Amino acid sequence: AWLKNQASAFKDKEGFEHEVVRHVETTLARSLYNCDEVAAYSATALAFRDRLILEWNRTQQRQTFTDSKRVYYLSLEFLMGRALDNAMLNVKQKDLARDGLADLGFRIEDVIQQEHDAALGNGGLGRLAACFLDSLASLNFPAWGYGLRYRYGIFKQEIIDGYQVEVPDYWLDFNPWEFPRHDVTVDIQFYGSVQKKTDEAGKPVFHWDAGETVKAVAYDVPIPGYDTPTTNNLRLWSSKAASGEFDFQKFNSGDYESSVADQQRAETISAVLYPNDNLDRGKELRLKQQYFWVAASLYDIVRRFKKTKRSWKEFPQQVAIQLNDTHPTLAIVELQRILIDLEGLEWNEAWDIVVNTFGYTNHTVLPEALEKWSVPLIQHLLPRHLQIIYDINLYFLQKVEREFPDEHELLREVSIIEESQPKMVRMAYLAIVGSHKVNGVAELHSDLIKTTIFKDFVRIFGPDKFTNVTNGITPRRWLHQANPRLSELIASKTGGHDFLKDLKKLNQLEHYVEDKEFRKEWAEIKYANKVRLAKHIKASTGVTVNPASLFDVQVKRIHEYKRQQMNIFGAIHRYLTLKDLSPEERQKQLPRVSIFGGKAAPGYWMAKQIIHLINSVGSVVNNDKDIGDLLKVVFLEDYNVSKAEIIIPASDLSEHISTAGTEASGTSNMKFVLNGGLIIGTCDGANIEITREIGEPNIFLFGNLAEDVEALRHDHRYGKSNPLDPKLVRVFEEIEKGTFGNPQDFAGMISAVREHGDYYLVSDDFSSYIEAHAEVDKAYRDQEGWITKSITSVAGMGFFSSDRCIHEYAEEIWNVEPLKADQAG
Ligand code: 26Q
Repeated sequence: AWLKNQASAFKDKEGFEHEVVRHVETTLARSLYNCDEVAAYSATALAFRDRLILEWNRTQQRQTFTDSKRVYYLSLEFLMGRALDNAMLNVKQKDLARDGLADLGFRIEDVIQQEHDAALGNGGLGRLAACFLDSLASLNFPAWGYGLRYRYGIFKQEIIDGYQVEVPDYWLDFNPWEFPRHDVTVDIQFYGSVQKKTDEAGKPVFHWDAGETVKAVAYDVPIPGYDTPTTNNLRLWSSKAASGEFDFQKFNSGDYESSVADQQRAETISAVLYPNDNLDRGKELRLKQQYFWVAASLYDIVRRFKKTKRSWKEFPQQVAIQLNDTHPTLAIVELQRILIDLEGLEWNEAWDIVVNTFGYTNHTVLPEALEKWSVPLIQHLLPRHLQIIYDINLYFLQKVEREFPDEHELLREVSIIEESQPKMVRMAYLAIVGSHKVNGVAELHSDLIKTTIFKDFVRIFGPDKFTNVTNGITPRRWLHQANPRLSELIASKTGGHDFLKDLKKLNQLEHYVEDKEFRKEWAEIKYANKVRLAKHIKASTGVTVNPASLFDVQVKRIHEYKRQQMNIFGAIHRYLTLKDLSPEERQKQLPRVSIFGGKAAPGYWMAKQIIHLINSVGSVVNNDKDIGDLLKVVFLEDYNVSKAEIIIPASDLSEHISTAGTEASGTSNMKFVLNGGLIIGTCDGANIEITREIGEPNIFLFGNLAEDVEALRHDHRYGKSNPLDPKLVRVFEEIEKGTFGNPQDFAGMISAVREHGDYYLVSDDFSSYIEAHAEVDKAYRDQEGWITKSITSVAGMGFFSSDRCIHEYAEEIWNVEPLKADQAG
C-alpha cells in the first residue's frame, strides 16, 4: 500500500525501459546494439538505484524532522549478498522489470546473476547483521548500520586437486549500490602520547598528542524496506591518507618513498576483511580497523546529535548503539573519551550516558573466539584509551569490592585486565561493564553465558542485565527471493503476501496439510529446486546427481565444533555399508547425495584437512561402479550468500550437528526449515527452539546434551571414555588403509578423536548420529509422511522472522519505536 504513492516508482514497464536505455547510452556510454548481460545488469541496477536514493533522501528528511530516537548497529561484518533482486522485490517492481528486460531481449534471471556478491562478512554474524538491516527498514525503524568498506571481502574459494585455494575477492570494480560521500570525512588519530595538564579551575585535563592521522571517508549503501516508504542507510568507512593522495610536502622535497608509504599504510586499514570466523588472533591491524571504524562512526553519531541542540543527558533518549559482538567495544571507551576530554563532562555523568547508550550482543562461548588485546599494544596504539580503560576498571572493581568485600578472588576473576604476561584487556568484560543490556542469540546460549563465562557478572549486576534475543532471518530474501514458487504457493493459501511481513501467518498452512493438490505442488516445487541444484552441481563439479535422491546438505564455515568431520565419517560408513551388500540388497537402498560447502579460515589447518577428506571421499565414491546413484559426495566450492539461495531451497535434509553447547544459535537451520527441508541436529543453539515450534516428530535429534559435555571431556582426558564404536573404528581403518588417498593427509583428524581427547566428542555422538540417519532413511521412504513433516514444519516457523527479533531488541534493549504510518510515508 505504501508503494502506490511512491513518487520514484516506475509508472510502467516502458518507464523502466526508458531509464535502462538512458543509463546504457549515457552513464555507461554504450549503444543498445552492444549491450550485453553485464551492461543490462549495470543499467538495471542504476535505474533502481536512482529510485532508492530518492526514497533514501525522503526517509532521512522524515527521520530528521520527527527527531525520533535512532538505532545504530555497529558491525565489522555485513554479509549482504546481491542487492538488485532484493531491491526489485522490496519495492515490488520485479514483475515490471522482468517484462521490461524481456522487451529489451534479456532474461531477468541472467541479468540478476551478473552481480557480484557483497561479501563483507565471514558467516552467521555478518549475515545476521544484513537480515537485521532488512527488518529495520521493513518495520520503519530509524536505523543506521555502520561498518567498514573493505576493498577485499571474504576470499573466493577454489578447490584445486581437492584442496582449498584462496583467491582475493576484489568486488568494487563496478558497484552501483554505494554512494561515495567525499564531503563526509573524519580524521582518525593513532599512536602518540598523552599530556596531563590542569585547566583554570585546577581540574586535570588530558590531551592526546597523536602520532598518525588517517582520513575516514563515508560510503553510503541504501537499504530499502519491503513494501515500506523507508530506505535506511548503511554507512561504510573507507580509509585514506589524511594528507590527500600522498604528502605533497614530502613528495616535493624528494621523499617520494615515505610519502607513498604513508598513503599505503592509511589505505591498508580498510583493505581486507579478516577471514577468521570464531577465532581471535591479536593482530595490530585488526585493532586499528576496529578503532578506525568505531571512532568515525561515533564522530558521525555525535555530530548528528549535536545538531539537535539537546543537552548531553538526553543522548541515550536519542541514540541506541548495538555492539555486534565485542569487535566494536572500543566505542564504549571512545564515547567516554569524547564526553570527558572533548566535551568537559564529569566522569560519572559521562559514564551514565555511555552505559545507557550501549547494548552488547554475544555470539559465542568458544574460548578461542573471546577477544583479548594486549595492554602494550593498546598503550602503543591508543594511549589515552588505555588510561580510560584502567579508570573504568578501577571504578568497576571498587563497586565489586564494596558489594562483595570478602571475595578477593572475585576481583581478579572479573577484572577487565587479565594479570597475565603481558597483561590483556578482556573485551567481553569491558562490553558488559559498559552496556545496560547483554544478550545471547538463542535460549540455550543465553542461559550458558549466564551460568558459565559471565556468571560472576550476573551476581554483580543482577540477572536483569542479561537477556535473550533468539536470532531470526528475513523471510523476504530467504523465502520470497530464494524460493519464489514456494512463496507464491504459500501466498495463494494464506491470503496474499502478508505472511512476508507477519510470518506467524504461516500457521494457516496447517489447514492444507491434507490437501492433495497443495501437497502435490509442494513436492513439485522441492523437486524443481533440486533439479536446479543438480544442474549447478554438474556445472561446477562435473558430478551427475539424480534429483530423486535424498539431498543431504551441510553448508557453513568449516570448523571442528560444527563437526563436518563427523558427517564425512558418516558418509564413509554409508559407503562401506553399501559395499558390503549384495547387488540385489544394494538396489533396495535409498539413494543419497551428501552435499558439503563452506570456507576454512586460511590458517586453520584441521579445517583444510576436512575439506580435503571430503573431496577425496567424493572422488572414490562418485566413481565406484558398484555404487552408482546410491551415494554421491560433493563439495561445492565458494559457498556464499548467492549460492545459499540456490542450495537451501533444494535441500531435503540439512545437518546442524555441532557439539552441544558450542553453536550459539545457527541461522541457516532456520532458512532450511523455512524452505521445507528437514533437519538432523544436536540439541544445540536454535535447534532446540525450532523443535519446540515445529514439534519433535519433525526433526531428527541425536547426541549428548550440553549439560553432559564437560563430564565427557573429563572422561576423555583421564582415559575413562567408552571404547570407540566399531563402525567408527572401521571408518578409521579404511582411511588408514589408503582407500581415500594418502592416509598421512588425514592422520590429524583421526588422532584428534583417538589420541587427543576428542574435544568435540565425535566418538561420543557417532553411534547416535548413525542411528538418526537410519531414521531419516526410514522416514524418507514414506514420501507422504515426509511431505506432511515438511509442510507442518514450515507452518511452525513464524517465530524465526528477524522482524520478531527486531521488535524484541526495540522493546527490551533500545527503547525505540518505529515511525508511525503518517510519519513514515
Ligand atoms: C575476532 C577477532 C579477530 C578476528 C576475527 C574475529 C571474529 C570474526 C568473526 C570472531 C568471530 C566472528 C564470527 C562469529 C560468528 O559468526 N558467530 C555466529 O553468529 C551467529 C549469529 O548470531 C550464530 O548464529 C552462530 O551460532 C555463531 O557461530
